[in-house]
Amino acid sequence: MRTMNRVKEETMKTILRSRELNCPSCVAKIEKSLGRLDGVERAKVHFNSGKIEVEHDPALVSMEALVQAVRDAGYASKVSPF
Ligand SMILES: [Cu+2]
Repeated sequence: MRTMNRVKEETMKTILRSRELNCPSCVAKIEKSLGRLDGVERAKVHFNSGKIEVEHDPALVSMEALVQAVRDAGYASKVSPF
């Protein structure tokens, strides 16, 4: 349930990196797993670089939860500063 005093969505961008993407279907699996999380606005996976960009509300979904969602899809990843 939404709280009444929450006036604005606070979205941040987190970058994860994975070295375990072997084919383009990995991209779809990870984007789907992240997209299912409440609080994720957008998830974009770059196959060539293994870069995973996620726009999310940190109050609803933490960086650790993002890493966990990628792991649930079958891939190890780490939060990256760029
Ligand atoms: Cu694949």
